[in-house]
Amino acid sequence: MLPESSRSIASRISEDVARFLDVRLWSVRPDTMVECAPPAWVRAAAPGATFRGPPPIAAGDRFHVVACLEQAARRGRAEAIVRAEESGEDLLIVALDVRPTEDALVVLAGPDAAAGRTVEPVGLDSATELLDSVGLLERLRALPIERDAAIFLARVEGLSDVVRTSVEAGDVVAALADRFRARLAERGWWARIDVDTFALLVTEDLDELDGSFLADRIAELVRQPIAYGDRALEFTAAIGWSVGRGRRFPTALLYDAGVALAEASRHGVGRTVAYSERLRERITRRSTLRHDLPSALARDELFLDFQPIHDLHDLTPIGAEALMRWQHPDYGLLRPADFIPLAEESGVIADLGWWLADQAVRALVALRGAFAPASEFTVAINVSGRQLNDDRLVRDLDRVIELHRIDPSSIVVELTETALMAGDQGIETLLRVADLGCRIAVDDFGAGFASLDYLSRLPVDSVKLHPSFVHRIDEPRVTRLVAAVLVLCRQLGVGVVAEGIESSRQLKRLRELGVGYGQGYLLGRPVALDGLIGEEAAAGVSRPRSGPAVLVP
Ligand code: G
Ligand code: G
Ligand code: MN
Repeated sequence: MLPESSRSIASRISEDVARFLDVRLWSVRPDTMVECAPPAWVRAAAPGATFRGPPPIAAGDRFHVVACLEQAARRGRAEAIVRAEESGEDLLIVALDVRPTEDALVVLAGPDAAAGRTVEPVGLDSATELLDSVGLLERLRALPIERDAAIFLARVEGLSDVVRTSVEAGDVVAALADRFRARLAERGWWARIDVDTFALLVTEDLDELDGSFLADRIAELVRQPIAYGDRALEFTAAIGWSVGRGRRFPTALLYDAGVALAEASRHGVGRTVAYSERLRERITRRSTLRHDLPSALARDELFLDFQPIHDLHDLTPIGAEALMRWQHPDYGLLRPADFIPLAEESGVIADLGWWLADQAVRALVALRGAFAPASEFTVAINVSGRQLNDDRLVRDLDRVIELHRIDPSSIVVELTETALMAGDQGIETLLRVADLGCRIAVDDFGAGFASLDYLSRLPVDSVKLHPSFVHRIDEPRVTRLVAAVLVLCRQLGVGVVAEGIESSRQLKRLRELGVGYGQGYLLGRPVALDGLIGEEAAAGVSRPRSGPAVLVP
C-alpha cells in the first residue's frame, strides 16, 4: 500500500507515461512500477556505494530495485538491470521519474521499451549527470518537515563564456562535475542549476557544518586547473550559501543562497558569502533605493548641503562644495555613499547631473549675493567617473552657464583620482570641461592610485588633500609629504586645499606649511544653503524637508 502522498503523485505522473508502461509490463500490474522506499533506507544504501553493471538483485526485492534506480538516477543513468520474478529474464529497467515525497521516495520505472532507446530522466542535468534545479528542489521537498538543510551555490566565473563559445565545453563542465562528485560527494547532493552554477545540498550533520570551511573547499576545487585541449583552464567561483528549514520553504532556501551568491559576485573574484537576515535587509534596501532613485528628483527628495572652503591666510570663505543628500521617506537622510553608487550603476547619475549643476549654480548666485563683494566665490560639484563616458556633463555645464549667465570659472568640477584613471575618454571629456572655462579639482588627492598622469595631461586647477593626511599632519613623514606636495603643486601652478580640518592645531600646522586653502568641520560643516546665508537669500534652491541643518563650527 502506497502512502497517500505518494499515491497522488504516482497517479499524476503515471498518466504521462501510461503509454510507455503499456508497452511492456514488468512483472504484474502497471502500478507496481511505482515503488516506494523509506528515505532512511535509501540513504543507508546510497552513500559511498558504487553501482557498476547489473547489480545482484534478488528477485522481487522491490526496495532494492528502487534503491538501485534511485542511485542510478543520481548518477545520471536512470536505469538498473533487474531479474524478472516470473520469467527469470534480465530486464533493463529505466527510471522515468524519481520524485521524493515527504515520507518516501517515488520511483516511476518501467522496462526499456525498445533496444537502444534512451529516456531523458527528469530532474537531471544531461551534461554532468548531476541533478538539475528541478531535481534539487525535489530533494529538498523530500526532507522531513523539521529537517534543516544547507545549500551552497558556486558560480564559476567565465564558465558560461566557455560554454557558449566552444563545442568541447561539455568536457570542462563534466570535469568540474566529476571533481565535485569525487571530492565532496559525501557531503550531499550535487546539482548543476545553471550554465555556470553548481549547487551542493547538505542535509546531514548540519550541527557540525562549518559553512565557510566547506565554501572554501568548493572554491579550492574550482580553482584547480582543468585540461582543455592543450591548455589548462583556471576558474574561480563566487560562492553563496544558506542554512535553514529545507523542507518547509525549499524555494526560499534556494533563493536565500542565491541572494548570498549575488552578493559574493558583486564583490569580485573568489568571494564566499553566507546568507543572513542582515544581508537580506541590506540588499532589500539597496534595491528599494535603486528603484526609488529615479523618482526622488520628481518628488523633491534630493537637496544639496554646502560646505565652505576657506582661504587659510585670512580665513575668508572663497567657495563652497555642494554635497548631495537624499531625504528618503522610509530610510531618512541618506549620504552620497548610500545612493551615488546605485545612481552610477543604473545610469540615473546622468539625470542627477543636470539637477546638480542647476541647483549648485542657483546656490552660487545666492551665495554671491550674500558674500558680496566676493565675486570670485566658487561652487564645487562632485562628478563621478561614469559621467565622463559621454558628453552629457559638458552639455549640462554649458547649458547651466548660459541659463544663469555666470562666469564658467566659478564652477569647480571635483573628481576623485580613481575616476580620473577612467582612460582617454575621461580625459577627453575633462578637456572639454576645461575648454568651457570650468575649473577642475582632484578630490581625495593622495588616497587613490597615485598616478600623476592626469596632472600632466589636464589643466588641473587644484588638488584636495585627503583628510587622512590632515589628521596625521603631526607625523614627521606626513609633514614632509605634504610639504613635497606643495612644492609639486606650486611647480604646476595647482592650488592645494586641505580637507577634513577638525582642530585648530591642524589648522595651525597647515598654515605654517603654506597650504593655501582648507575645508573641514572646524571652519564649517556641510549645511543647507539657508544655514549658510539665511532663508530669504536662499529662496529658489531646494531645501531639505527635515528642516534646516545646524551650523556648528
Ligand atoms: O557628504 P559626505 O561626506 O557623505 O560625502 C561623501 C562623498 O560623496 C564625498 O566623497 C563626495 O565627493 C561624494 N559626493 C557628494 N555629493 C556628490 C554628488 O553630487 N555627486 C557625486 N558623484 N558624488 C558626490
Ligand atoms: O570626498 P569629498 O571631499 O567630496 O568629501 C567631502 C565630505 O567630507 C563631506 O561630505 C563632509 O561630510 C566630509 N567632511 C567635511 N569636513 C570634514 C571634517 O572636518 N571631518 C570629517 N571627518 N569629515 C569631513
Ligand atoms: Mn569632494
